[in-house]
Amino acid sequence: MSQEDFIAHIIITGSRQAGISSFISQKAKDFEPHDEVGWGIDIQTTSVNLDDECGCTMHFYEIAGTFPLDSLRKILRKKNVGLAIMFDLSNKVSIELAELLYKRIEEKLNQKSMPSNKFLLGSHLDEDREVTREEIDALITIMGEDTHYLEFSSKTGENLEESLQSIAKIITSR
Ligand SMILES: Nc1nc2c(ncn2[C@@H]2O[C@H](COP(=O)(O)OP(=O)(O)OP(=O)(O)O)[C@@H](O)[C@H]2O)c(=O)[nH]1
Ligand SMILES: [Mg+2]
Repeated sequence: MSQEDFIAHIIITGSRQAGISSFISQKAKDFEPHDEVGWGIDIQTTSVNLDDECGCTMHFYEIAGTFPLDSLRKILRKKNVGLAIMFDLSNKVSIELAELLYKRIEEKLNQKSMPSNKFLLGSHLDEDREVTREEIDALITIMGEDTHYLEFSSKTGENLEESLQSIAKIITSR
């Protein structure tokens, strides 16, 4: 069995400077060029072990201010897709922006094409916390109670690998 056993596709966005690049690139082994998706989406690939025997290649599709709908629809048609929204736990404004971003995505995609695997990611766990549990719970309510909430630090590595692994396991149903 090899790292290629499972593939997960994660559409990811977040407030500016939330820490998306740091989160993905800490473990990234390769940055492979992909030409299937097209303009407007930054794609990065990393891999993670699911258990002793098999691994998962994780393709992250980062969308910024604009939502290239045609490209998004192509990703949504794939097997094993998730949507992740990231905010910075040490910055109150960050979670407000995350909420706005989520609502914009929900508005653009209709409910039916929304990925069923949703993740809310809190970065900067190593810093003083400004965002309260109530604010996080409020966003989870908006995103849906089945949203998976994970927090980590890309600086110290606390819960970082575990978070990547949880995302991969949930998406691939392992
Ligand atoms: N202390 C701390 N700093 C972090 C963490 N994650 C990211 N940073 C820092 O936060 C800043 C932004 O991180 P990036 O990974 O570039 O964030 P981004 O979301 O990709 O940012 P943009 O693409 O520029 O919007 C950088 O200075 C990182 O070093 C973290 O978990 N803890
Ligand atoms: Mg970035």
